[in-house]
Amino acid sequence: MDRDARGGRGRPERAAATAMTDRITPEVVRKFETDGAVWLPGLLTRPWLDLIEAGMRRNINSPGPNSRRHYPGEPGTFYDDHCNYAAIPEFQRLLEDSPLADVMAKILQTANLWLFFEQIFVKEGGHSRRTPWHQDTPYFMADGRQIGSMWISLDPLASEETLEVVAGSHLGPLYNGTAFDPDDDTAPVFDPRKFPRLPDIEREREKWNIVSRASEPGDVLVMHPSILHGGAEIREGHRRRTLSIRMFGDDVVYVERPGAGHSPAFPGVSEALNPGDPLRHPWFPRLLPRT
Ligand SMILES: O=C(O)CCC(=O)C(=O)O
Repeated sequence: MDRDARGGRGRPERAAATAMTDRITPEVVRKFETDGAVWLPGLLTRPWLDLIEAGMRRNINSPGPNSRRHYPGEPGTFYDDHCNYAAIPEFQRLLEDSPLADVMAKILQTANLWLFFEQIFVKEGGHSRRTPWHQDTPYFMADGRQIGSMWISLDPLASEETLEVVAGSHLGPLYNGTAFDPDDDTAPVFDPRKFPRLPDIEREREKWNIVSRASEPGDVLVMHPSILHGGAEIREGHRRRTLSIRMFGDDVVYVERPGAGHSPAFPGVSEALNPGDPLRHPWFPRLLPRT
């Protein structure tokens, strides 16, 4: 691996993982379990944010096979790429040396931790529409209690521009995925006989326990993938560059999603594992314990 890209000279000091994990009090763990989401203000310092920015730049300059632009007809870009960890040394260094893995393991209350996958989202260059309300679990081959995503924005965001969640919805029903249909956010992407259609949360916002927080670079939102979440629109002249890191612990198993398939597909995993098997495969590097 390229030493300079991994840090080399001038690499930021590895933050004291203990100091960071001390912030994960029993109350934070309880909040994650009951609400499905918890905000950790100022968790990441500038050197880690610079590393993420360098990794995102590398990723955008060398797109992976999953890269795509949603809603191509819209003025602003809504760009998404994922599962490029093996090609992005900055992301590897982030998870090996920053306290993010320790923090996630403490929130999930797991001794072992694996990377599921990383994903970047970029909204910029003009008005960019909302990311539709959805849950991630119906797309995933992973299921369990000890799984979470860290959502990290490189840009300061007002509460009207950030990611919103419906607190507690990770304990409710699993809905169909969204087809990203520009005319109907709730249009199902999977077999409609297998999952109920997504509710139209945007039309009835007052009926849902929506939580959104203004955020500064360094803040980290940790959420369970079954939580209903949606990304606010980005206005002309603004931008939102985010990295989502999805990790899992001991209780997570491989699942099939009848009528849905899997996204990401992770070629080879379905052939290697049976439903209910612990999710272990070379696609998912072990983050903790560190070797
Ligand atoms: O940032 C966004 O707009 C979407 C993020 C998201 O859906 C996720 O991280 O699961």
